Amino acid sequence: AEAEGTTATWLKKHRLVYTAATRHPFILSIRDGSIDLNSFKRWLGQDYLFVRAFVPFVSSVLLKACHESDNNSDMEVFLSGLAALNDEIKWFKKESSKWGVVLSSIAPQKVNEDYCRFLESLMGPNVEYTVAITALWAIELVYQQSFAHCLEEASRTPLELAETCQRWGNEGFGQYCRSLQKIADRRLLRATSEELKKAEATLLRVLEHEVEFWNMSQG
Ligand code: HMH
Repeated sequence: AEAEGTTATWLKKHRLVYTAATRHPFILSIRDGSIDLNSFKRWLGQDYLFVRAFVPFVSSVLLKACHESDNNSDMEVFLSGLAALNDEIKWFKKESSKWGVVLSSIAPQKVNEDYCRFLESLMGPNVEYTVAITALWAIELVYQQSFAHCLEEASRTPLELAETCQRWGNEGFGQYCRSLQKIADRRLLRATSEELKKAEATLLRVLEHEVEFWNMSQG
């Protein structure tokens, strides 16, 4: 068996906040079918704005990979992530019109603005590739774990929300998250203790922002 990576060790160490982010009441309410559809619509509009801010962040990680990576296949992983985001933005437009959510008239809530500002703080050239890839992995993992939970056999997810859960809960997205995790672990293995500290703190900040984002969506 492979030795456990740094990321797996950190998820165990911080499992309370990790569980808070991936088993949030908002997600549990999708899974048991009790979700308030106004909460879902709020989430949809706010997440569209988040994803728009997420694109330049993923681009910044790709740029760092081109400059700093010790493995030239990293770039292809981020490029596929950007291609998926292109599809995702189209999906948000289609899905929001289905629910009567007018994207052009949505203002970001403070929690969303704070999260987007945090992403911006990770985009500068002063932020190490290792720290940035740790954040990217954690951001994607929370959605993958949360929505995959809503697709499990015992779940009672409403049919009209199944497509949303599939978007992040599908096997291909799970594979993408494992690719991100492998890159993060490879970098963390060679990181200085200073970088390790920053990456772990960044992981915690991501998990906290994700909990706040679900809280905001739930209203
Ligand atoms: C808030 N976190 C949030 N939105 C997303 N779409 C993702 C993570 C995954 O892309």
